[in-house]
Amino acid sequence: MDQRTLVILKPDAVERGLVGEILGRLERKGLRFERLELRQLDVATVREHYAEHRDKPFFDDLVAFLTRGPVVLAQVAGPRDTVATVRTLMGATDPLQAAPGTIRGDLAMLIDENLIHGSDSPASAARELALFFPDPQ
Ligand code: D4T
Repeated sequence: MDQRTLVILKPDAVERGLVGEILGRLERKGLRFERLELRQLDVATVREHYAEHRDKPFFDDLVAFLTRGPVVLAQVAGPRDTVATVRTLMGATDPLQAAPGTIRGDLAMLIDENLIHGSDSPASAARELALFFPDPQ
């Protein structure tokens, strides 16, 4: 059965003109975009999205970064372990630790500007998809 996940191309991806490159990698893997939207996020939504990090020292900077310009939101679907497949394509959170061949490993240098978010579990995917795409299709 298909599995769904939420992908966010962060403002650095849009600013650097890497939207096509990153979406192309997901698409060439065989994943499908069921929803795809350029959107300016508001502070409240980003704070809710990253609520697990609210006590971390980088939280305020993270919220400022995610709201400094438009992002690309995608509901991505594919067979079985799509959540994990996207995480594998993304690479490690710190781009300097991310393997070559991954999105972060090939295209980023900074942990606080690491281009892409992907849900980290099926439960997170369900929560995040409901947060960013509350309206039924
Ligand atoms: P996201 O959630 O953006 O897909 O990233 P990860 O799942 O790979 O990593 P995370 O939840 O641990 O971190 C969320 C977000 O915070 C930024 N960050 C993280 C940061 O700016 N400084 C830091 O020290 C850490 C650990 C990067 C991703």
